[in-house]
Amino acid sequence: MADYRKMWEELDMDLQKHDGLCEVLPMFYEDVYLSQENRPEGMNYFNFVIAEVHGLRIKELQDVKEEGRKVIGSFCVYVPDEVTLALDAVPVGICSGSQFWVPDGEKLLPRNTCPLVKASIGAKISKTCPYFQSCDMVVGETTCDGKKKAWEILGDYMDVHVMDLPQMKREKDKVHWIDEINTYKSVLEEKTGKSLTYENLKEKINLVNQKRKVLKRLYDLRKCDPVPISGKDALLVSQIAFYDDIDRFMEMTNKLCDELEERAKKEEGVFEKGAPRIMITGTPMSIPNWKMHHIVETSGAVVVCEETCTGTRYFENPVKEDGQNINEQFKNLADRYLGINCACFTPNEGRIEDILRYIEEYKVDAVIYNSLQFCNTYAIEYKKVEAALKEKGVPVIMIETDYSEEDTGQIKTRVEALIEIVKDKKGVTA
Ligand code: BJ8
Repeated sequence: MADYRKMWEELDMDLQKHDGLCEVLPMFYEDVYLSQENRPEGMNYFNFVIAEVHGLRIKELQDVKEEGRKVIGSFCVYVPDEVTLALDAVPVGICSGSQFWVPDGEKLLPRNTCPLVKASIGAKISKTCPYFQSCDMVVGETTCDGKKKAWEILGDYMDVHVMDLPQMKREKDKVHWIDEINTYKSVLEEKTGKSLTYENLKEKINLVNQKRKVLKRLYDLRKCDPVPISGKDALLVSQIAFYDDIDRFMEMTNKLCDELEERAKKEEGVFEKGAPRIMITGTPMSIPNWKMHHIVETSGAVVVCEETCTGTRYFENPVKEDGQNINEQFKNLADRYLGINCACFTPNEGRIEDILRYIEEYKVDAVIYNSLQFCNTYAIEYKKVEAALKEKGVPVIMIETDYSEEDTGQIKTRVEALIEIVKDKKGVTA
């Protein structure tokens, strides 16, 4: 990585502390990613993105800002990137997935708060996340209690706009969400000094749909047996989708998919044909949270799908492109976004339907329900998901964990037991 210290200094980062983070990430990445055998060549681009995660992309964001454009951070897949892009701003997903930031988060939040929330606050107050430091504004949302209250704290440190997400999906909730999208548009218009136009929004709705299509293409290739790409690599691509330059991301992911298609034709996989196929469902996995995938894929199974916000919830269902005016476009946006099935909603039967559908589509042998510690909505929803899976005879375990490595051995034992059940069922020896 080139020397970015001057840029980090200008971003008012704590350089000494940041050095600590820069020291651990490459070793960790090498252990989890570069140790994999038979990786697709196309993953080299994503290796490069990670190597430059606090470098080149941040430099690009500074260049954008110099042009007078704004950088807008968000933490949730309900925030409509289409509106951000249509106002010529650059959206970046900034949920934090590292234990490194948790102790700082705990200085302001109770210990029994979800690690994603603690790490996000910790990343900001420790001044060690150049994405946070680059943002002109962040957009929070009223999903879970932890996040809602965290935005109040974050507001002491930077400009925060909160979108009031309904928690039910009735017609009046949709009307409310359209209104919230409108409010977000007005806030951003003021911030950017630009006005939203029908044409701009049309173009960006199409652009984000194209990005969804590329991710769907990648996920569809994971339906093959043998799987041409590891779950870890697919997760990495999804995570990078949240902050990379969109056009470049689509180009490089399409290239990767071309290669994977060739592999699939030759039945060339990262894992043997017939390897146990695992779906992970639950809370999002932000960079560099690769814990569960690493455990599964070093235990003789492969992750073929994630029903999470760093998985299918991010790209499934395009926004309809037939809106004839901004009102209709907003309605189409609200329809698509309220179609996401997060456990913050009640009832949330759609999530169970999604999970059952993916089990068929991705030929899933077993499910790991992964919930971040202290996330009540996902933890409570487990019972309903478990009952639906039991009825279908699909083995499932629930794992509640955080970003630390302390419980890795324990989790591995449980995952190995699940894989044994699958192997018994499939009659796989070894
Ligand atoms: S749409 S999953 S990104 S809210 S922060 S709810 S883990 S206690 S992240 Fe989420 Fe939007 Fe829903 Fe997806 Fe639980 Fe933690 Fe809350 Fe979390």
